[in-house]
This record gives sequence, C-alpha cells and structure tokens, in this order.
Amino acid sequence: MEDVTALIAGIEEKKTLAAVSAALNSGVEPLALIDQLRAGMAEVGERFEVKDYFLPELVMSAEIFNEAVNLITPHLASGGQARGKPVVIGTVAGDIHDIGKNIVSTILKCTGYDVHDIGVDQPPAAFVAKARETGAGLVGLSGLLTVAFDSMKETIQAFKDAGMRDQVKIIVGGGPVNDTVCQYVCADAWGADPTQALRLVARYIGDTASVESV
Ligand code: B12
Repeated sequence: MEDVTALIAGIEEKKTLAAVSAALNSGVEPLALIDQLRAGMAEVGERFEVKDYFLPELVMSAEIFNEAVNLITPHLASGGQARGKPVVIGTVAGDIHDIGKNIVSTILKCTGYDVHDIGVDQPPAAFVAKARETGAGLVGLSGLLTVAFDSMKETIQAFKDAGMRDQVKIIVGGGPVNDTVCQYVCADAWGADPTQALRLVARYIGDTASVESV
C-alpha cells in the first residue's frame, strides 16, 4: 500500500485519494489514516518554511486533505443520542486554518455531541455569544498561527469578563499548541488530535463510553 503521508506531502492528489480508498477498504482505522494525512501536512508546512513550497502548494494540500476527509467521514462511527451539554468550537480571530477544527468537530458530531461550529477568524464575543445562546458546557478554540495564541487568551478573558468562565470548560488545540500555550492562554486543557479532543470532551461534559465508540 502506498504511503499516504508521502503522497499528500508530495501534493499527489489522485494517488493520495486512491491510497486512502485502498486503506479504508483494507480496514485501516479512520483516525489512524487522518493522523497519517496530518503528518503529511506537517511536512508540507516544513517545505513551505524552507521555500521549497509556496502558497499554491499549501492551498492544494488543503484541498487534497479535505477530499480525503470526505472519503473517510462515512467510515467514522456515528450517531447515538446526544451526549452531555452542547459544545461550541471555532478558529480564533486572525486565523483562517480550519481543517483540524473541522475534523475535531466532525468526530464529536459523529460521536453524538451537539456541536456548534462557528467557523474561522471568530472574535471573542462570537464565542461568548454562541456559548450563552446554546448553554454550552465546553468551548473548543482552534488556532495554528502564533498570533492565534493571543486571540485564544483574549477569548478566554472574554468569558471571564462575561462572568461565564466557571460555567464552561475551555480546551485549545491546533498544530503548535502545547502545555506552555495552554497555560499562557489560561485554558483548562489542550488536545493534540481528535482522540484527545474526544477524551477531554467526554471527561468534562460527556461520558467515557464515547471515547471507545469512535
Ligand atoms: C494547509 C495550510 C494552510 C491553508 C489552510 C486551509 C484551511 N482551510 O485550513 C492555507 C493555504 C489557507 C494557509 C494559509 C496560511 N498559512 Co498555513 N498552513 C497550512 C499547513 C500546511 C497545514 C495545516 C493543516 O491543515 N494541518 C492538518 C490538520 C489536520 O492538523 P491541525 O490543524 O494541527 O489539527 C489537528 C490537531 O492540531 C487537533 N486540533 C485542531 N484544532 C483543535 C481544536 C481543539 C479544541 C482540539 C482539542 C484539538 C484541535 O486535531 C486536528 C486533527 O488531528 C500548516 C503546516 C502545519 N505544520 O500545520 C501551515 C501553517 C500553519 N501556515 C502558516 C502560515 C504562515 C500561513 C499564512 C500566513 C501564509 C501566507 N503567507 O499567507 C496563511 C495564514 C492565513 C490566516 N490568517 O490564517 C504557518 C504558520 C506559522 C506560524 N508560526 O504562525 C504554518 C505552520 C506553515 C509554516 N511552517 O510556515 N495555510
């Protein structure tokens, strides 16, 4: 079987999609496949950094990734009754990266959570308003740019200013997010991939069974 990571890193659209289909048919776990694709995207980022790739390659890699995820989504376990309180998720102000957020959002929905995805480049007030409107128990902030860290911090501050910080758990994620970022922005926790996101959501507002059902 062809290496999905190398194929997407090489911007090989048709070959990547064929390899993803083949992997799904041979029973490869959907989440493992998403992780292989993500590793390829990290490589695209590295090539972009050293000016081996430019913006068109970034755009193309994103398109291939989205097409691959469209193939993978039907293979994710789905349904069940709604679990726990609603979840609000979005990409913070100044950042338009949404591939990872969309995956997390899709997987939470597939597991039965009531997810309200507010999109990209969203100001703090939009997160607060949606959380208030839906009675959310958890808010997920996504961001891949370094400048997104300050937006995350401001968003969490906005929940404090609105007197809502103790009503919602706030988790953060996106390529460069780590423990240090999590502490800097004053989030409750951070997650590196959809499985971790799911565990956090289950821990904070859901049930542990959902972690097993993906
Ligand atoms: C594809 C891509 C783009 C696409 C995005 C398309 C889209 N619709 O998202 C396009 C071409 C639009 C783009 C634009 C830009 N990009 Co860009 N991009 C990338 C690239 C190659 C891949 C990102 C990606 O989709 N990865 C795959 C997904 C699946 O991984 P992920 O996002 O990390 O998500 C996973 C986890 O992090 C986690 N997760 C994600 N969100 C959340 C949320 C929660 C709550 C939790 C728990 C978990 C979680 O689960 C996800 C699934 O596994 C990265 C390289 C990289 N290393 O990430 C650069 C990268 C992020 N981009 C970069 C840059 C510089 C830009 C531009 C400024 C380029 C430019 N000159 O215009 C613009 C920024 C525009 C803006 N204002 O946002 C830099 C950022 C550098 C920095 N330190 O700030 C990077 C790192 C490339 C690089 N090495 O230089 N980009």
